[in-house]
Amino acid sequence: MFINIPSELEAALIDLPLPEWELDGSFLAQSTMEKYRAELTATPRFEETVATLRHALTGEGGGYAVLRLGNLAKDLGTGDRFRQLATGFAAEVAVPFSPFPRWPLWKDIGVKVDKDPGKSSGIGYNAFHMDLVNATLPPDYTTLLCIRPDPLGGGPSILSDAHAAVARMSEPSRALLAEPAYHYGTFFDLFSVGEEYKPFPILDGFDPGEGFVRFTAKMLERSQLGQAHANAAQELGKELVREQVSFMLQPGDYLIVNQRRFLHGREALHSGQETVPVSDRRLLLQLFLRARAGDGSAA
Ligand SMILES: O=C(O)CCC(=O)C(=O)O
Ligand SMILES: [Fe+2]
Repeated sequence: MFINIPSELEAALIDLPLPEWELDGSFLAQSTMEKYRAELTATPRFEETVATLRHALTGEGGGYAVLRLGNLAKDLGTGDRFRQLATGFAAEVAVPFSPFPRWPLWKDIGVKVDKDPGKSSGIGYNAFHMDLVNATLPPDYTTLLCIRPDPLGGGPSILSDAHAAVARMSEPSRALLAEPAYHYGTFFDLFSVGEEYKPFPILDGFDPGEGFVRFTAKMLERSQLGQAHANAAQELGKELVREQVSFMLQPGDYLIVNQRRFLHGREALHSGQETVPVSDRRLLLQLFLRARAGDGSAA
């Protein structure tokens, strides 16, 4: 699931003059995607690298990938040119968009020592979840571009196959997960992710093994749930952890998660974050993707 960029492709990408991107509402403009695609497809081994990426995300047993853009980050820095390249790769998977009015396309996830430690940009264990879990139309993909890992060495990413975890559970527990008995968080001022879904079933959709597994372990602590439903959700949380994979994102690594297949999270950062200057702390950039209609991972 780790995808290296062939060296001849890296060399070509360093010199590639991608234009600034434009938005059309909350989505990356079609014209930008066409310009990026025209430049990128002219580089050596780009198509084969993208085919590998797509297969890792949507092929049998797949659901996430880490595109190793570290050499490009070293050569280009992590400013506009690097972000344009990452956006170009993202647009080969699905359509980049921003559900948050305050963030145009990429959203910073830094480290805040005084935030709820279990939430985005907190310092604690960020338990298994899908992003925008309480939207009727969550992003098909969530992506995280690592600008700086935790300088103290903490915060590995965790991933787990959601459908495999569900399949290991008992039938009565699965039946509870299929009931609209779950809720989490607030919902306001969000673009292009549908309506608030409340209450929602964790097992969403009629095709077993296909729909979203609308789970966030955060609801176990932060939402009032009925006992039987809470127990079933807790069992799912344990199954996710049992078969999780874990790895440290390196500078320039681009993690892409198919939210219809895998759930994600992050182990706690190393203790002592308050001693690290804000500008040296871990920094990720987050981008969401919407599958193109009819490409198989959309429905
Ligand atoms: O910090 C991380 O590695 C994950 C963050 C995350 O999952 C989120 O903010 O939604
Ligand atoms: Fe997340």
